[in-house]
Amino acid sequence: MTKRRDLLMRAMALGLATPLAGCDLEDPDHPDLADKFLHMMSAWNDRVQAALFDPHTLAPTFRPDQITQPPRFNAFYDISQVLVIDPATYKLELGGQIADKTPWTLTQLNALPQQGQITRLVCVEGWRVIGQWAGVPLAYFLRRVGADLTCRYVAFRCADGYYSSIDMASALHPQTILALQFLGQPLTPAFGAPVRLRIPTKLGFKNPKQIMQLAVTNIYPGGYWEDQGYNWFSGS
Ligand SMILES: Nc1nc2c(c(=O)[nH]1)N[C@H]1C(S)=C(S)[C@@H](COP(=O)(O)O)O[C@H]1N2
Ligand SMILES: [Mo]
Repeated sequence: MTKRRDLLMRAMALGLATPLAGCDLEDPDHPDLADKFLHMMSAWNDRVQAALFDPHTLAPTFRPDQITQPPRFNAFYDISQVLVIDPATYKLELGGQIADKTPWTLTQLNALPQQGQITRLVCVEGWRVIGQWAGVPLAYFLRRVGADLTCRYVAFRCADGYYSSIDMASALHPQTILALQFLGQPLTPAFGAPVRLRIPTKLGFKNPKQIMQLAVTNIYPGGYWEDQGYNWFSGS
C-alpha cells in the first residue's frame, strides 16, 4: 500500500505540474484546448497506471462452473461480417525489434508450451463474461523470437483492421497469452480465430482478435478504441 502511494505521489509530482503551466482552458481562440487537456490527462493517467502496475499481481481466476453460458463476443463492425481465416495458410507476421522475424504457422504455434486460464473479460460497453482460454504465454513467445524486451510496446494488427497495443510489462505478465483455444476448442472466427490476445489484467478492447501481425516497438502504436479516447493503459 505504502509502495503504491509513494509511486502515485512521485507520478503526480512528475506529471501533473508541468503540462498545466501556461495552459489557459478559457482561451476563446483555442476552443479545442479543453479537448487537448483531456488527452494530456489521459496520457498522464497512462504513465501513472504504468507506474502503479505490479507485474506480479494476478487477475482473478474462476472455477469451471462459473464460466458464462452462452458465451458473448463483440466486434467494432456488424458481427455477421466476421472474417473466416484459413487455418492451413495462416501465418503470424512479426515486425519491429525482433531478432527472428520468420512468420509462424498455426501448427508451429500449437506446438509451443500452452497455458490455460479461466478469467473474466470486461467490455466497456457494460458487459462481462467469464471464459476459458488457452494458448502460448506471450512472455515465452517474445523470448523465443528474440524480441527486444527493453522496448516499450507490443503492437497487434488484426485481419479486420482492428489494432491495439500494450506496454512491455503487461506483455510479460504471466497471464498474458496468445490464445489459440476457447472453451477447450480451437478459437472460432467470432472469438478471434486463429490467434487472439488474452490479457485478463486489461479491459476487453485490449484483447485483439484475429491477429495477423505482432510488432515490438518504441513508437507509440495506439489502438482502434484507444485513438478514439479510451484510456490506453486500461488495466490493473
Ligand atoms: N480484431 C478485433 N479484435 C477485437 C475487437 C474487434 O472488433 N476486432 N473488439 C474488442 C472488444 S471491444 C472486446 S470487448 C473484445 C471482445 O472479446 P470477445 O469477442 O471474445 O468477447 O474483443 C476485442 N478485440
Ligand atoms: Mo469491448
